[in-house]
Amino acid sequence: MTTFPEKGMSEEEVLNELEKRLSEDLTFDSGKILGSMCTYPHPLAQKIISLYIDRNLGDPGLHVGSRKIEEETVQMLGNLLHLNKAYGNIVSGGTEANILAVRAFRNIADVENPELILPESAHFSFLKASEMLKVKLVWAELNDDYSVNVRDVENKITDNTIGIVGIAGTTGLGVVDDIPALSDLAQDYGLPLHVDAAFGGFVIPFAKALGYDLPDFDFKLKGVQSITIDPHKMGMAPIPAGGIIFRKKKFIDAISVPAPYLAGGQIFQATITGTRPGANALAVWTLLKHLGFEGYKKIVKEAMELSRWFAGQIKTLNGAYLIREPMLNIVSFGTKELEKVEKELKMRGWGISAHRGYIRIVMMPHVKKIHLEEFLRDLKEILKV
Ligand code: 0PR
Repeated sequence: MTTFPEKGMSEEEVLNELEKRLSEDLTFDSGKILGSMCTYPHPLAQKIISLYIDRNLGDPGLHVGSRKIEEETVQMLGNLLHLNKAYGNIVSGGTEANILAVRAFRNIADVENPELILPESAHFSFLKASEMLKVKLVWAELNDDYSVNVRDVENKITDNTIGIVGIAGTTGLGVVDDIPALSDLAQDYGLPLHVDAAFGGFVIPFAKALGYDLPDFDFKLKGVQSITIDPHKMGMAPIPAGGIIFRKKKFIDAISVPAPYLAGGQIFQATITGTRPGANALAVWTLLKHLGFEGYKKIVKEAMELSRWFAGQIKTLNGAYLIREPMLNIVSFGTKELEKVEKELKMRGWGISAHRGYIRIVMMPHVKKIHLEEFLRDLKEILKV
């Protein structure tokens, strides 16, 4: 049994013990983590966290400056996503952002048996939203290229539908759905469209600027009412930092509760968490200012080029095959005896996971060509046996 310590240990002792215990963890700088959507945070962001670790966005009356910075961050993200005036928050991640969007859609629709239509490729955070909010999930089929079948989405619209979800960068394959078609559909039926760009939000705008042919996915499209965009994925920000951006104030109003006794007087909270880290929002603001569009474009350029190269390498292998051509910086492949291959790769220290019938490699900024070359050598050896 682990007991509550009676007497404290010295700082040195406790740090030593912690270090020993954490030797089990894989680290990003080892180059072994190939399947994660997170990365080592930008050094400037780390500095911000240590400087402003005490800031609490749950009490904006105390931390007035931090609240203004959060608001500016939301505006900058809105601007990146082609919105003049944005409403939203920096939240704990894509899960909270998606839950907030579903909550806003449900509260505004006010139907007795709410239903949400979403692609079969949607992230499991929607399962949590469904259970907590009592919203039934209606799954739409995928096309052969793993994008959502828009005709099937249309067929599934009923009087109970509260909204539609499209994905800009699916969790497994990095597929960007046909958001323009979903947007048209949403407008035709007077329904709000939520775009889960938790991953793709910090990739697609920059990839498009680099000339990659990708569909529009943001507020340029009139049917899009909300977007999840996570700084703690390709935004290089420390965990936790997610983003939820709404087109209109009515969505934020629909999920706001009064918090009457705080230092700022009567305020409203639209987030799920109450006390929440200000430092992380400040870190996002700092990174947007420091890296700028050009800085993120450079990061995305490397990641996209590496993905194309890696996909090409997979195609040359005997016993492995691409699931589909990558759209973003995620490359997923299948192999013969997938479970055995996965086990072998893990035994060699690779941080990957095989589920849904493939292994997903995410070209995050910490993943370099030398790591992938080493990985490919191991994979070839394993496939030969
Ligand atoms: N939407 C999409 C499209 C996602 O891919 C994810 C997470 C979420 C929402 C939820 O975001 P949060 O996890 O921030 O709440 N996708 C990753 C995944 O499931 C999360 C992740 C990140 C998993 C790092 C592992 C890992 O090492 O793959």
